[in-house]
Amino acid sequence: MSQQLQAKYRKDYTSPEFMITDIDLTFDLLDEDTKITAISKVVKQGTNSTLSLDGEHMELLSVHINEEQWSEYEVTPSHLYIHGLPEQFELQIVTKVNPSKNTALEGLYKSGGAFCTQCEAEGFRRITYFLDRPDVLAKYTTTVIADKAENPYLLSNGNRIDSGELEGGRHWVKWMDPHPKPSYLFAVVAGQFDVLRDQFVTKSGRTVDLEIFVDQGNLDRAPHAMSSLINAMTWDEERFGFEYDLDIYMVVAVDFFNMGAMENKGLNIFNSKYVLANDQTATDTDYLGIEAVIGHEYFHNWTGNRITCRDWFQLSLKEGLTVFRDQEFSSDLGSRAVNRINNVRIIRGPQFSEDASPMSHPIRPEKVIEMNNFYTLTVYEKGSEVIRMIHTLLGEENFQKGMQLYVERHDGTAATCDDFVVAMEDASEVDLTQFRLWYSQSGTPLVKAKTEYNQSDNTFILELEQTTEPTLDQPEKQALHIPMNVELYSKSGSVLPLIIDGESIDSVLDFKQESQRFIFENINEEPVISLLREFSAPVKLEYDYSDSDLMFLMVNAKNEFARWDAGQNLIAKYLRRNITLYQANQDFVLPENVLDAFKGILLSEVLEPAFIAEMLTLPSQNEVAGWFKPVDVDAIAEALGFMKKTIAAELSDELTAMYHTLKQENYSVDHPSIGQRSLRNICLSYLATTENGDALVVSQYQSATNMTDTIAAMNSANQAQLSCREKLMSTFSEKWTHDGLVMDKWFMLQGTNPAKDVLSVIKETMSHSAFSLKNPNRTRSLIGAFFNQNPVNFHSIDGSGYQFASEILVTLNESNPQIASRMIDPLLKYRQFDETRQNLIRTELEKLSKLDNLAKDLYEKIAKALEA
Ligand code: B3K
Ligand code: ZN
Repeated sequence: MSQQLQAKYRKDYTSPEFMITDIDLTFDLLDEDTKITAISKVVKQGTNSTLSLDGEHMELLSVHINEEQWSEYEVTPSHLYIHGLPEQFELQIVTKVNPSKNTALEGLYKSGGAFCTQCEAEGFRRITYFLDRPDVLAKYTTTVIADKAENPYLLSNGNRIDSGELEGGRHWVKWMDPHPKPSYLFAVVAGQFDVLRDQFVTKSGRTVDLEIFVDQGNLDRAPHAMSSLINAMTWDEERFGFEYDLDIYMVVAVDFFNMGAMENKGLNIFNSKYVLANDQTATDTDYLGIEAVIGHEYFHNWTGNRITCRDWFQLSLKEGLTVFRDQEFSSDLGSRAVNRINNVRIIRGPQFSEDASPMSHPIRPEKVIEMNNFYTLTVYEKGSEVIRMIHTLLGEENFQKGMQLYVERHDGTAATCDDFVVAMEDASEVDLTQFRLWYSQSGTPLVKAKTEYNQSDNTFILELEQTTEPTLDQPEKQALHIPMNVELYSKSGSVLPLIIDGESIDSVLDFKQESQRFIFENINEEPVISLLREFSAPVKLEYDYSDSDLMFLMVNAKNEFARWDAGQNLIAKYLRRNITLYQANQDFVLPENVLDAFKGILLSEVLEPAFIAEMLTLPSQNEVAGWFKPVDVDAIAEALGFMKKTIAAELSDELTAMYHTLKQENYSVDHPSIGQRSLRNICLSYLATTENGDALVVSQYQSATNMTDTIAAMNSANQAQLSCREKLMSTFSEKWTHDGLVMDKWFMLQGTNPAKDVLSVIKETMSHSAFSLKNPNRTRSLIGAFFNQNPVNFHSIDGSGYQFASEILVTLNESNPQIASRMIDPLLKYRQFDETRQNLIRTELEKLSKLDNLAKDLYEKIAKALEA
């Protein structure tokens, strides 16, 4: 490694030595040299008379204290130290930045023609020198000045309080945000947009203006985001009692954005992918994604903005909680079971994989070099599971009491994860002492279950054992408090009451020791057990289910999630068996009765189509990879392919009939219609592997009236490698070349193409006129798809995939370190593979580690991977 970078530790937190209570900012916007004047009120808190401010990637023009030019300061590449300061003073700092050259998309940059900012986690320090930490809350007043013709809209946080014209075609607008906030929630936008306007009347009767800003010509793609926003505002009042607190709420869609969206106070900035949708350009998945992300950013207003984080180690305080809230929002509006299934897929697939990687960390990390590296599935999704477990342990009523108490105590402040847990405990009187370990322990617990039925005394014994494998960051592990939701069924399918020590108990068991026995009484026949219902804890479960028990649960379990989970378990059993058979050069197997179980689901007249679609979806290649060490990518792909083709061949009549029955006359975005399309398109993906596949796919492509059906046809053609693939791809790209967001779908199909020669095609595709490595969405859809969703080719034993990855990372390390750092993840997990692949990947990581200008984002991850 060419550098050693300073890590920060959670245990080292100290409160700030100075406070900045107010800041008045003026942005004089120009493409190449924007001048920023910041006038702050600063109050000394401790005894230190040197103020050390964060700042990087900018030019310092001047420093004044109480209006006097100040010369007692030093500037380094990361700080400004100002010496000899009084107790209280006004600080004026003038800086200069170059938004056009800012390809890192952090701080102030240009996205297409518009100026915009991204300050979380530590981007404000690229705008001015500041105490850029979340526990410094200040009131912001912001004046934005720019050319009026090019930038008719000048936006910032809070309410618009004044405006005016200047010479030379420039104009200005002044904004004031009455709510003190940390610098990461600051935002400025200037540009030319079309605006969709609406209003929302809050429960106490205040009218809020809602404005969605999109690139000119895109107004017809904004209504879904607007209705999602209104739904989110309504839902947050109804379920949590939270009301919006400014007169205006703005959302701006930009094309160049490192992540999904940003919850800046009153002025959300969004990746256009999560705003723009109409039936011709967006799929059902896109529509649902917009609803979830619009909701998520809105919900941050209370969980994140009104109550923020004391330090970045507490990130899950706002993110885990807000993900929990957005998941509940989507579940209350749509199908709870389908939402739960999709969230659990993320945990069992990529989150478990992250937990098993060198980047393994607790939801509240202990040590960080680059904070942007910790916006992870662990902090977000596992963080949300931790909140969900609290919800399970307390129940909705006590959980809501806990939320109210949390807000009462901490509104307007920067809080910690522990503050949240204490509020939950105090409001409910549930003891969460041991539960707190979920915040500090990394890795995925493995729960092994055994059962035994004793006819002699009518007892059923459940024995649970938990272990957590050591992780790179933490060799020692302790027993966690695991809420284990179980149900017992009689042979006739009725739910048996749970009685322990003569007392009735509810279905959630408190599993707290390394091993624990639960003896259920009055069980008069051997029952079937449903374990970890609703995925009541983010753990791996091992229990030796028989095929017949799983088939029983697929039909009889009282809750849909448990039925789906039984189906997944059954599929998993045969996947594992077939992978072993493949490795031993033997024939694959899939018994008739297993196929019949899935046929029964497909033909069910009571289940919702959306749910049937989930039941028929095989686990992803990546999820299956997580079950093995070493991972055999080829064997997994072959076994999955066999399962798909066998189900398709054996159920082809039923799949065909269902496919035709579900044809819709009109497209509408409501949950039942989305469910029908999803089942129909699952049927198509199976049928694509049969004799009629090509004809069926071509006919769907030609008759599709919406993007969901178009992409489903192309996806089936791609996965089944149908001969129509090339023709469909070229027709599509001719039609959509001008539209980057739509082309992302096409790039993704190129990236995931299972064809053997795909790498050369991907390299060619990089010179497609719609592609640019400078745009994160394009990069993720073509290159990211290849790295993450094309395992057989990416992990090709000739090492070509890894070499390509390394070339791309060298470029991205320079232009956009955050994106580089996202893209490197699959390489970090090299120890899961055979020795040849391990060595090939290691070689590339070592090469990267020697880069002269290695950004700290990549440095932190590579160092961990090589140390592992
Ligand atoms: N809080 C932002 C994410 C910021 C990521 C910084 N690298 C969006 C969100 O989680 O809502
Ligand atoms: Zn968030």
